Amino acid sequence: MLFQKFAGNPVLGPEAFPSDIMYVFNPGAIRCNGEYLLVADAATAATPIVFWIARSRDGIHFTPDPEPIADWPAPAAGPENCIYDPRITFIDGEYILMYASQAEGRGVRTGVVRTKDFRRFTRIEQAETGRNNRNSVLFPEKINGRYVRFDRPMGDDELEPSDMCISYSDDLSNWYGSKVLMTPRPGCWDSHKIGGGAVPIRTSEGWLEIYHGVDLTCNGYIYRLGVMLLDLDDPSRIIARGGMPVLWPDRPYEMQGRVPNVTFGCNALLESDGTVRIYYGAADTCIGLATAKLDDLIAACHRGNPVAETFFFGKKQENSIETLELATL
Ligand code: BMA
Repeated sequence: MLFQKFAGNPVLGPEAFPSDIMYVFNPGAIRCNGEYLLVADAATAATPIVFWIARSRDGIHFTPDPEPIADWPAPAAGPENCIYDPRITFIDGEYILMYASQAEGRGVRTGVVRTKDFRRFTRIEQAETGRNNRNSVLFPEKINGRYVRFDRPMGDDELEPSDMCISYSDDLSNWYGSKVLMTPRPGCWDSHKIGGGAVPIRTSEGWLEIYHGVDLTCNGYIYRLGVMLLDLDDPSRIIARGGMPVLWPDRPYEMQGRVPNVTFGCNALLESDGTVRIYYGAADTCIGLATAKLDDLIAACHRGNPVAETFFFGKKQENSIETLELATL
């Protein structure tokens, strides 16, 4: 596996929390004021998910705040009944959080909230589209003068296959120019649903995106992470999409829990030595840490999946490399 999982995983689980929290997962992550800061989904058995901040000086030992985020700003249209999967983007001197915002009677939308200090949060109201949408991830820079995000408009049926899209905005409220960026690949690890994951990292070869892919087996879903590279000036153009996943569930804490066989990513932090660290949700129950070298992740984008490509597409794709560990297929 390309990502190395930290031997002391999980780095954060429900037992660290002061109340009846049973599940802590899928955090947004950022470095802020010399700390690693996670904004995690936190849930009891009975209540909807809330956002709970945990902080760490060393990136390994995390201390949760005494309470979940207080004064989370409600949308003008009415209260949310569930919020989850925040992605945190630092842009123009502030932090923008994009997350799944569910409300009674209107399905799920992308919620957008801004903060400068992770204490006071202000809502950026979103133009109503009449369609479900989540897995939104804001790029860390404007591109050609516009904000850019991944998102995933979708129907009401959770089981429907879903594509990963890209859209644009001038004000972070109205999103336009939505285009399908990538579709699931038959027969591969990302055959059923795909969605944005980490805030993309600018590299000399393009935007590196770590996304999630869902495979449907006769015993349920498997959530894995994969990589792709997008053009720096036109991120709707895919330069390369890795054929194999870079992280997948193979440890007990990822295979057993609220939802088994899930590794889910909402962040990727590039360190000064070229290491990328991710804090990923495991089995919708706890949080693992994994690291990889940026160069290796870029190389993985160019590596194909020859067996699947020959079988499902009738020929190998151009970026295939024969020397894959095919046992993981
Ligand atoms: C997705 C999201 C994630 C979750 C995953 C696996 O649809 O809801 O929050 O981790 O399913 O249950």
